[in-house]
Amino acid sequence: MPGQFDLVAFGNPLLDMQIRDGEEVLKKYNLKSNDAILAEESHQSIYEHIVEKYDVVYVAGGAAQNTARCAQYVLPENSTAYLGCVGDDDLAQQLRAANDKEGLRSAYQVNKALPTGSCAAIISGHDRSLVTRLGAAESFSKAHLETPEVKKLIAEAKFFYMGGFFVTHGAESGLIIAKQAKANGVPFSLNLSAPFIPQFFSQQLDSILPYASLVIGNESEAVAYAEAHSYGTSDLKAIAEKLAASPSELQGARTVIITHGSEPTIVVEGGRTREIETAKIASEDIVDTNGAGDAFAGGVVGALILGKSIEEAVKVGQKLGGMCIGQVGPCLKFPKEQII
Ligand code: 26A
Repeated sequence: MPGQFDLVAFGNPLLDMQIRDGEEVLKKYNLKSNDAILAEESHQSIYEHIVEKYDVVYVAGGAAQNTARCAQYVLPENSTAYLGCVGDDDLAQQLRAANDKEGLRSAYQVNKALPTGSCAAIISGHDRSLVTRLGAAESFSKAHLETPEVKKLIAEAKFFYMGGFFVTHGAESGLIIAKQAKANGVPFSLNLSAPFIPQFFSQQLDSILPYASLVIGNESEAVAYAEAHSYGTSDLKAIAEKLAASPSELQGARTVIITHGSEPTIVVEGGRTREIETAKIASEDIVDTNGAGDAFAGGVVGALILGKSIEEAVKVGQKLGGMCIGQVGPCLKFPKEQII
């Protein structure tokens, strides 16, 4: 049976500010309907704009934090912990409360000088466009890894999960944890997170990838990765296979999982490529897709920690991804449904 805090995940803790029917906002700020970006100068007023003009739903976000909460959904109590940096404010309290409710331990670093990060989640149809201001999240420092609580968490973890988004500022800390995972002989999983990560932060991503025993991404992230590395193909299976075979510091073969919306999930494991069918969700059952990929990853990681096969784990991931799509924002159903 898993002990305490089997999973240690880390990333950018964010509070999502979600609105529906945001077509006007997409146009005003020149956003793609399905994307995740860092707020630039031209996006700074988006947060006030949506608060003024829309019914904003505030909900705990941050991609890796969502994944950790979703992994906790299928794991025994107190199995998961999450590292990231927040401010000393009400937003951080909301994130702590959401994590406490679902049994995810918030092992936050606190930077009193900066606000907790937030993410404008603009829903249009079923799509979500995410515009993030990282705030305190960006000031995560490796000093946090030296605190007694975090040292213990890292020493005892049975599985690590890193949100690829973290490499925009935290590749050095990510690499320290990844090397520790190797030294401890435990899996280290990495999510590609968004097309702009392999596109603009490929060097940082590639510093950590050799330590990743499991890589998870979706179709657009896989294609962006292939383009950034001149793979010369946009075929998802070929990309997954190349990614699995890319340089490694580890003994065994890397597992790669590429999701593709309602199309089958592609899995490369031990040099073997498979496609795993996913249930199509009826249009009327879809609320929004914010967090669906994170929920998928949470299901996969949770099931792997429980000793399930990769195929079973992908099916658990697909179930949680589907469940998340039926909820507002990156959330699952409560009271809990039995998944495994
Ligand atoms: C660095 N960026 C852009 C980000 C994010 C992010 N999490 C970490 N870093 N941009 C959006 N998100 C989160 O992704 C979730 C959906 O997958 C959002 O907070 C949202 O909950």
